[in-house]
Amino acid sequence: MERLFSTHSIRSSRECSPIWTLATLDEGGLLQPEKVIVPSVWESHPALRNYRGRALYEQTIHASGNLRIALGGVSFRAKVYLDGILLADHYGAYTGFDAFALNLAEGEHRLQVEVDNRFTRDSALHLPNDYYCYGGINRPVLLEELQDAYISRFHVLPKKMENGWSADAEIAVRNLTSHPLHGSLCFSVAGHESCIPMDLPENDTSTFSFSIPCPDAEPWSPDSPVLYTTQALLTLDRKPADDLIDRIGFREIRTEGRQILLNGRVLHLKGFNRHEDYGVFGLSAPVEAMMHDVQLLHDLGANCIRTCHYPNDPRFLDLCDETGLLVWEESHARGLSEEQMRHPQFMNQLRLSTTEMVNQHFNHPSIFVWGCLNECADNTEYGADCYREIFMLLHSLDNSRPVTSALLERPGGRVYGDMDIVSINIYPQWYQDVPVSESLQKKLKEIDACGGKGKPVIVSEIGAGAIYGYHDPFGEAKWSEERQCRILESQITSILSSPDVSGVFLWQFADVRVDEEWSMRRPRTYNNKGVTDEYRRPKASYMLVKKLFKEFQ
Ligand code: ADA
Repeated sequence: MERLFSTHSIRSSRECSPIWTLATLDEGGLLQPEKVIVPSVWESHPALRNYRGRALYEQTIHASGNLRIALGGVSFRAKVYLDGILLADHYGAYTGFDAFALNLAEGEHRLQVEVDNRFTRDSALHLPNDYYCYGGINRPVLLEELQDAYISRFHVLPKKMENGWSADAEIAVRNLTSHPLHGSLCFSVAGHESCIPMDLPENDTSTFSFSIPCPDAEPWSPDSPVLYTTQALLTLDRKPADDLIDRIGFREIRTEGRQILLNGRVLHLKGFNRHEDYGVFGLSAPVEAMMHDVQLLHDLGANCIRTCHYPNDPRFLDLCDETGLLVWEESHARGLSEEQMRHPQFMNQLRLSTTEMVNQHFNHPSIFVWGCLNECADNTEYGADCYREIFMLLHSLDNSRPVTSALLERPGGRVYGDMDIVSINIYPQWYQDVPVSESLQKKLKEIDACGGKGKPVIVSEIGAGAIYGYHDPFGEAKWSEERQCRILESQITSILSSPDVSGVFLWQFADVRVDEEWSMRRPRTYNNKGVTDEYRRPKASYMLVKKLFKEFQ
């Protein structure tokens, strides 16, 4: 399932068979054609635990007409072929893309996806990093047989009016034929509907706007995550031709001085950074495991998560919408120097990840802020220009949410004035032996002096490492659970009692596998700063954080 509810009642859309044949394309033939299940990462296969290379996924499908193959995520370079013809070529593991075959003859067709997770020269975002860059078709694949036109985008913006709410929709419709089409388009939400006549020029995409007053809509909030089903419905020649169903929540986010407000109420953020990484499943955890994470996060008393350092699976976002967990979602880029940002592909690949993220996840009410460019070169002129361009891009794609970026703890930041919320990653007591309050105050002073005065501030990372099951009752040994507790206690207490910050995202929820190149810095080849290990076995810090989050209501 690509979402946790039905997304069509008219469009013919079905999930591709989960069984594919996979073979590696390396010289030694590490994996001969073998049946695997999709979605998954190939590292789940015992023979491919450390495979970095190319591989081919194949299956036979039965299809006809205007076929849309919607791939939810392929890690991290994909070429999609149908009957040997290249239909799509996509870079980036964490967002969906589609491949089209128009006027296909009815019958059996060979679908192949060539996947590559090598760190080649043309890859500017996927690099050896402090998380693992997996290989494989990591999210579900859909087969859709479309009529002459289809709804290619459906964004709904809830707006607070004087008397209740309104829902403003932007709906893009693509005419797949080489002649003009005529029909109508309807938008419905919360028991209200609006329809307009529609002309579609040949081979083109047209956008239509709607605004529906919803005076009785109940607002969405973490305490009361009320969702409404909304539908865009396309009629051609008086017959239903296509539809798209989504869910929205009525809520408004804005900043006012140093505060972040959700429906006018001040947010106090207590949350975690969470990588999409789960034991043997890697990036491709089953939805049951996603739900388990959501339950653990609620049990810990967290009210928010940050999708470090890339867009997340829409099913995880559905669970956040459903259970009232606020989300900071960010496009893909972590820890890049100016030189790496000058890579000729860097801005193209970042723009793509950013645009796909916002376009695909716009309707999730749980997303309260867009992020980008974690710990890149915001301290150089060139780097700062890249930040500004991406902030502008985010605002142009969605001007209803604030934008932010988690900045590295170092002086010289040049973009505090360019984001709506200033966010900082600090690791006092872990990487630096300084008191937490000293480190925080120093950073806050710099933010004030360098353009960020009067803006909300989030501590987007703080944390300490521990290896699950390694104990030192004295609380001194590095990597012991006791020492992690000691450091987290002073960090959390100091930050949550500071009136100058809107909250904290702890680094991190669960331990994550890191790329081989990082292994000498990371015992077990894992970033061990989770309050659980990679199988979600709680460390002592789990109970400590739960207690502290409860105390700071
Ligand atoms: C950084 C970074 C994370 C992780 C963390 C750490 O701030 O954003 O991805 O690497 O530090 O564990 O040191």
